[in-house]
Parts: sequence; C-alpha cells; structure tokens
Amino acid sequence: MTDTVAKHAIPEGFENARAKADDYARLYAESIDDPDGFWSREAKRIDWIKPFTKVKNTDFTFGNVSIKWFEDGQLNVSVNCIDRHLESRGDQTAIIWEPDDPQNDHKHITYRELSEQVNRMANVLRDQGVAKGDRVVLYLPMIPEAAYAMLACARIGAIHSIVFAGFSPDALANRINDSGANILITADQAPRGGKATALKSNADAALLRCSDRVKCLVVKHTGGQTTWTEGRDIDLTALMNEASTECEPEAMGAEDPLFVLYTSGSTGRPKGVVHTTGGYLVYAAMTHEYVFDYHDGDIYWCTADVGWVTGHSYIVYGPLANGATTLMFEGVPTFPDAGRFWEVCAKHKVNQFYTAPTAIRALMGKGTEFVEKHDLSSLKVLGTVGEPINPEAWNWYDTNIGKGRCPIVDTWWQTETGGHMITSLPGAIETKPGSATLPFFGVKPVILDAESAKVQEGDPAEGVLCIADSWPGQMRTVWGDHQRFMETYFQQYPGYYFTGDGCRRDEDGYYWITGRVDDVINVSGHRMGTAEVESALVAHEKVAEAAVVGYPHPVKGQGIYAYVTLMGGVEPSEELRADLEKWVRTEIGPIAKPDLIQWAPGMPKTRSGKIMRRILRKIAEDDYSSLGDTSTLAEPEVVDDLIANRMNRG
Ligand code: 6R9
Repeated sequence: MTDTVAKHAIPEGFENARAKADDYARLYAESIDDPDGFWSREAKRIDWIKPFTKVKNTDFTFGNVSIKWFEDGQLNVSVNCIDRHLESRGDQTAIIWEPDDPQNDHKHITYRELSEQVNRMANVLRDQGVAKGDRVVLYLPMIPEAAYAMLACARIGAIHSIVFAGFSPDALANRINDSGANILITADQAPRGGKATALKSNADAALLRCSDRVKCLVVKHTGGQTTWTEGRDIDLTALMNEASTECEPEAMGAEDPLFVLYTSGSTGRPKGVVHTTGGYLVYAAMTHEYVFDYHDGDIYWCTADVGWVTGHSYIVYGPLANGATTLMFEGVPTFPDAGRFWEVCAKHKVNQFYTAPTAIRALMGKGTEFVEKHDLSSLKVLGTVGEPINPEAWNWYDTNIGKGRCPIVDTWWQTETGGHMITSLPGAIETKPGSATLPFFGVKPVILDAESAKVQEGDPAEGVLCIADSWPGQMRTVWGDHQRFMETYFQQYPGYYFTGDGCRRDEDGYYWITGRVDDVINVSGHRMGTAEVESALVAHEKVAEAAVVGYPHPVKGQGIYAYVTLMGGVEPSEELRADLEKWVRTEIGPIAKPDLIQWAPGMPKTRSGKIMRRILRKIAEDDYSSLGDTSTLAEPEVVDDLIANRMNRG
C-alpha cells in the first residue's frame, strides 16, 4: 500500500534552500489565500516594459472559459532571458552544448554570444517578412540554433511552434498547415546515437503538402548533403553571418502568444496548445528556481528535447530567465555507451540533473559499472518527469546516482500546465519513492470521483485529478479552436480544469499519479493518442480496422499494443507485420511504432458498433479476471479468440 510508504528525510546541505520546510506551508497558504498579492510579488522576478495593474482574471465556467494573467503588462521574453543579464553576467556561459558524438567538440556559449546570435537570427526573420503574431515552425536537432530560433521569435513577437525532429514529414506538414506558418526553420541533418536523420529531406517531403508561400530556412549543422529548391530554401547560417547583432525587441502584451506546441489528446488530431508571454515566463522561471533549488553559478542539465514542453520550460525559458547555465545535449543516453549521461555530468560538473523514468529504467538495466566510472560528486538535485516513476527505478536513481545525498524531485505537470504542478521541493518537502508529493505554490489540486464528479474530501482519496483554480503558466486556448479547448478540459467536470490523469492522495496528503484515464498512452514519457496510431494503421491499404491500447512495458512505461483486422482476402504474415510497423514509423514517427501487433479477425463491439476498448486493454495487460460484462457485445466469442491468440508481452 502506497500510503504506508515511509518518507525520505531531506538530505543534509539544504539549509540554504530556496524554500525550507517551514516556508512551504506558509508560502503555499499565502498563494492560495491571496493569489493577487502572491503573484504580483512573484511577477517582479521578471522585467516589465510596462508594469501590470491587474494580476488575475480567470474564469473556468464552461462556455465562458477565459484565462488572463498580468493582462495589461508588457514585456519581452528574449530581453528577460538575455539582455537583462548582459551587464552582470555577459561572460558567463548561458548554454553548454554537448554534441551527439563525444569525439566532437562541445561548446560554451556566453550570454553575450547568445545575445549576438539571437539578434542576428531575429534580424534574418524580420528581413524575411516575419512580423509580430506570425507563426514560425521549428524542426531542429538539439543544437544551439534551436534555442536561438525560439528566442529570436520571442524577440520579434513571432509565435514559434516546435515539431520534434523525430516526427515524420506528414506530422510536420500537418503542424505547418494547422498553425498557418509561412516559415520553417530546419537543419541539414540531425545526428543522434551516431546516426544522422536527413532532416532537410523530411522537410522537403513535408513541404510538398504545404502552401508555396512557406519558405525554408536551413541551418548548416553537419554539412551533410541536402537538396535545394531555389526560391524556397534559404541558407540561414550564411544570412546570420551577415546580419546585425542588434535587433530592437518587440513590446509584447502579457497575453500575446509566445508559442504553440502540438500535443496528443484522446480524440482527433493533435491540438496546438497555446502559451502566452507574461504568466508563462513568471511560472517557468519561478518553478525552475524553487524546484531545482537553483542558485547562481549552478550548472543545470535537463535531458529533454526542445520538441517537448519540458525542453521549452526547463532547457530554455526557465533557466535563461534565471541567468542560469543550461546544458543542451544532442545525443542519447546509450551512445557511445550506457555511461554517457554520467560522463557528461562529470565532464561539465552538473549540479542539477533532470531526466525521464524511462531513461533511468533503460540505464538501470545496463548495470552500475557504467555509473561507477564517473565522478558524480557535483550533483545536488535530481529530477524526473514524464510518467510515474516506479519505486525500484527511484531507489536506483537515489542510491547510484544521488548516492543518497541528492533530493529527488518527481515533477508532475503537462504540456498544458506550462510548468511544474505537483512536485517536491529540495529542502522543504520530504519525498516518497513514486509520489510527486505536494502541489506547487498557487496550485489547487482536487480529486473527483470519476462517475459522480463529487470532490473527494479528506485523506486518503482516489479518483480523477482536476485543478480548481488557474495558475499563471496555464495554457490559454487551443490554436484556432477555443471551443475544443473548453470541451477538452472544462466540460466533463464543470468548474475545474480536468487533467486526464488518475490520482490517489495518501494519509499524508501526498499525491500519487496513477496514469491517464483517457485514451492517451505514455510511451517513454511521450504522449500519444491511441486514435492517432489507429488512423495511421487504417490508412494502410491492407488494414480494415485497428484498435490501439497501452500495456505495461518494463522500460518504456507503456508499450503500444495494436489489434489489426485485415481486409478480406489478405493473409496475415510476418512480412506484413514488419510492413505495418514501418508504415506507422513513416506516418507518425519512430516513437509511434507498435510494439505488438495482434491479428484480430474481429473486434469486441457493442451492438451499436462501438469498440470495447476496456476489454482490449485487459487482454493486452494479460488480465482476464476482470474482463467485466461481455454480454452486451454483438459477438461475445470474439473475445475468446483474442485471448487465445494474444501476443506474448515478453
Ligand atoms: C511534462 C510532460 C503529460 C502527462 C501527464 C501524466 C504524465 C508527466 C509525470 C507524469 C506521473 C510525473 N506525467 N509527469 N505522471 N508523474 N512526474 O510530460 O508533459 O508530454 O504533456 O505529458 O505525462 O500522465 O498527464 P506531457
């Protein structure tokens, strides 16, 4: 039982933490009792061009949902992340860039150099006609230019939308078209784990499906060969070299969009999550400082990719707003060997290290000899994000990486929340392996009964996780579809923001996230809608019907289990199985490739034709004791066939 799990005491050395034990309760109470007072004070950590007079103006009522913070203030995010640091820390490293191949040189980019590069890129974008409010899509490897491009957009008021470099041309084209961007920024190639993805070729393929207006700015990274379309493709590196290092920043309203980031939901196409300028930056900066107990001079490393929200808030915006040194890593945890993370920690004397449970589990399986070779004495705080962490992985991380002296912050949050929501704080909150612990300042979690929507008061409690009031980092809308925003997050449990996660609160009031309660699966910390994978499968000419569910996977957290009904006359074969796997990789990207495909002559359906996913989920989980009532099925015998031919989870 999780509620009997003992707390891990706060290790020594956190007497000067940003928040100490008695601060937490006091500051939390203040943030809830007086949000206006609390947040107007916290917003001072940011430089405002025009100060705000109004703090919070939010409404969670379905039909009227509106979220505004600091609405009459003006600021510029790039000025906050760069210019204001130049006087005091111009020569300090802003970004340490560590390449995929450790044989290649790493880079230290100072705040002054960052300023020059961002201004150059901002000038190039302006010369290309990009103006305030225009969308710019970024499809880039983990190189400094990705950060430059984000900040260059922020400087001129353009809205960036990053597409993870592992996504397919189709996925890229959909996002360019949905956002209405006229500029795509990409690079020749993206090296990862010793292999280079032909990023520019993917971009070429995507652009075949986009308007002729879309221009393609190309960063020269590896120098690998690319094809070139005159009039459309532009050598960004060459233009930056010629551009001025000064670019006047745009004064942005606090509620002007900063970026759009597409994420998967339970239905339909991925939605463009919109984050705005003022509240997002205040929240990213504040959480980065408190949650990682960041102090001046610390070297901070988050291993995420800028293609995910974690990279936005905790590689670029939060750390740079705080004047931190942030490490950007191009590679993967297992190249050249499973000691790479620890080698990089030792090489750059990393103080805060933030990664995903799936990476910890993968490295745990390789043994501790890869850890022992490296000096990890610089580490102070460890973090995890992306999915629930199993206590075994937590303990391995604590013992072998933190050596029992680094607090672990298990940070629960979402693309939609902009920043950490439920997390421990080093120096203030004792941890329990597997629990995200307690809410961050200003966050009011509530647990509702999934069916009755009744708030579950008192401890312990279990149900679906909602948030009762707004916080500054909250998403504001779905790009181009406010109705979808309201329906997705505010309709099912009126008056609350619905997270889509299940949750338990134990006797100590600690929160334990139990995973998604909707048709979203979490594979290696990457969010995927089962509907997306299904629609890719049924787009194959030999597939009649497909149903996709998650199942427990020892390393990935969840694996993708696909039930596939073939077209009449098509025989199943191993060749076809491999072909379907490849098909999904090209349609969506490698992260969406099904782990298991079961040939399903029929699907369990209700008489009205609805696929009973509950049953498919149980079979995929090897759990037949609780299949529930199958009598309402149109053909109950289908279930026996599926059980008899289930795939071995291995
Ligand atoms: C930041 C990020 C969000 C979903 C979220 C939940 C899961 C994230 C977690 C966690 C348990 C944690 N999740 N952090 N579950 N403990 N510490 O991952 O954003 O990609 O939008 O995913 O990830 O299910 O709802 P995103």
